[in-house]
Amino acid sequence: MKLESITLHRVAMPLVRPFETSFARQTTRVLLLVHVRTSEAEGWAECVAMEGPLYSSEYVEGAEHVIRSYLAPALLKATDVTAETVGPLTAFVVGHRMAKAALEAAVLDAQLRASGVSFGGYLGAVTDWVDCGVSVGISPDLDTLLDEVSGYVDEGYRRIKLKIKPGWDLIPVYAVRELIGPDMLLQVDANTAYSAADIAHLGRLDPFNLVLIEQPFVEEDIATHVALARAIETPVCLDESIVSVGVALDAIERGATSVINIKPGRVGGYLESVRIHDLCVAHEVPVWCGGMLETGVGRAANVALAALPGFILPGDTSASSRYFAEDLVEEPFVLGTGEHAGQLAVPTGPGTGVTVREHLVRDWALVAPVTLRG
Ligand code: SMG
Ligand code: MG
Repeated sequence: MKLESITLHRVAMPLVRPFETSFARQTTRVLLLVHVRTSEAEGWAECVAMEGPLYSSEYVEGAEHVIRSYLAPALLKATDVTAETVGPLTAFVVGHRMAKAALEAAVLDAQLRASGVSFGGYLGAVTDWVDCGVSVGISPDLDTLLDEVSGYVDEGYRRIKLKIKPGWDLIPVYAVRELIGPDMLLQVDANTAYSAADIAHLGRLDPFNLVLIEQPFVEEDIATHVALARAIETPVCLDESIVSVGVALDAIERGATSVINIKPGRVGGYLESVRIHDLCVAHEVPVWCGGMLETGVGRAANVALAALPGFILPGDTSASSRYFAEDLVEEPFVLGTGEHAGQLAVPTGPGTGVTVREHLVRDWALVAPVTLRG
């Protein structure tokens, strides 16, 4: 395909409730949308970078800048652009995986719409419905936390993930375990808030029968995750550390992670996500699909990815209503009922299978859109 133009939209969407992690408290999702026009069809994608460089080094304005200055010019001058060639054509830029992933996903959406294939069909989905978990932020107090968790349990979610940090860990985990009972899946995510001195303390989570503890230490520090995995019974799962299939292999071989959270933005795209999935299946390492407070645009693609066979744990693939009163797409994600309670249906239409409500993109724009041409 020939890539004719790339339009960047920076929008802000209010969250239905604040979302607090060990590193930030968010009340609005500021995000970058990428809209491509190709010789065959149009495609949309969402860049998962946050407003500030707090989860990782990437952030919205940085992603916009690297796309405008480096990535888009390389793609717009190429004669043949497909999802498979976006990676090689942009490999000269070091890092900036979230920006690259958004471009790859937008091109993939266009390419699949042109050929009438869904994301799930292309990626290798083997199921029509995926199990959903929900990520619960740090609360001002325990009562608020328990209220929020009860609401999600009532909605049908199949797994609860609690954000933790030093000073907000054992007591909330104990309280939530008491509330939800011994059998419901429960896991925690520290977003790098701990250090090697906390290993014994984190071992005190073992009695709560957690599915996993996610990314307790800084992303570059594989060795301390190895030490923790040896010291405690709770499985250790890496998120921020896993930026490529090569890092995933190293972390698995060293025993730093026995479960992996796959986020397409963090690893540079859906193609790399499938490579990590395949590696994990070969090593019998369970995977699950992470989330970055996506709108329906990114959520649609994530739900398709979560339908691959290695995704045996519920993902952070919640319903649209977990974050947004109104989604950016005409088909908001709503949890199923009956046997599909706590699940989302994998979209079946061409590309992501969702339709962007372009008037909302205009209404919620923070700055005028920018269109880049070759
Ligand atoms: O999309 O439900 C979601 C967010 C899930 O907790 C979530 N994501 O570290 O896994 C993680 C965080 C990263 C984003 S926090 C601002
Ligand atoms: Mg995480």
